[in-house]
Amino acid sequence: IVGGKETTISEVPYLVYLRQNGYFICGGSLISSRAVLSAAHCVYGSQPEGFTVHAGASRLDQEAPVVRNVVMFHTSPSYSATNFDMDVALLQLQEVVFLIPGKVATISPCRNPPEGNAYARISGWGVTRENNHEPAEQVRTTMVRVLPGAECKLSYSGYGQLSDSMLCAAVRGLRDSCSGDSGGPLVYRGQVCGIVSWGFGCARPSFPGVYTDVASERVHDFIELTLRRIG
Ligand code: 4AZ
Repeated sequence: IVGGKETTISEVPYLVYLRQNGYFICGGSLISSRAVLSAAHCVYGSQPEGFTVHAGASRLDQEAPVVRNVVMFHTSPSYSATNFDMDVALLQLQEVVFLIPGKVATISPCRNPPEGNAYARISGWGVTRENNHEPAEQVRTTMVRVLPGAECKLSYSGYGQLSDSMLCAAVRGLRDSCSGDSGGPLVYRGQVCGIVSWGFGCARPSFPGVYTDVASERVHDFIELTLRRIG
């Protein structure tokens, strides 16, 4: 998170992080007791063995109160590793997560996209500047502006087409998600409306962060169908 501040998991109890073979890789959102919403690019090309989900922890260097193995990745056949279309994954957990009041909670997927110019919350352990490499030890958060669709498309008009499964958000030049925040939530009115997906650099004035639009029809249908199968 660029341009944010430290927070604690009690402010964002739906936020989890993903490790692969013990190494932090991405964020995610707990959307049911055995399903985590994240980005397809976080798990693409990997097998679930070696992946763990960590809930209830503010810091990467403290032991999380809840750790679960991942047994299955669910991604859309429409996911494109070239243009990040349908960058959404559901991670099926081996055992249920017990909710801990004030630390571990579920959040519902968004049914209607935020209106343009609304402010939404992003959070994660990603780097605090584009040129940093180490994730933040303590979870961070900030509020970003969801761009009207036309402003989003215009920002990336020279870089191929944005798909209808994407939305943009940022405070241009100041606040953005960045490397390591991928898979984490953009939250509006208590629902997860975006998944940190990609962008050109971080907090650059011309290039807002791009998020998977959870309420877009294809993404919403994929999430609902998958949740119905795995609970
Ligand atoms: C990344 O590399 C990444 N500024 C995540 C978010 C953004 C850019 C890059 C958005 O994971």
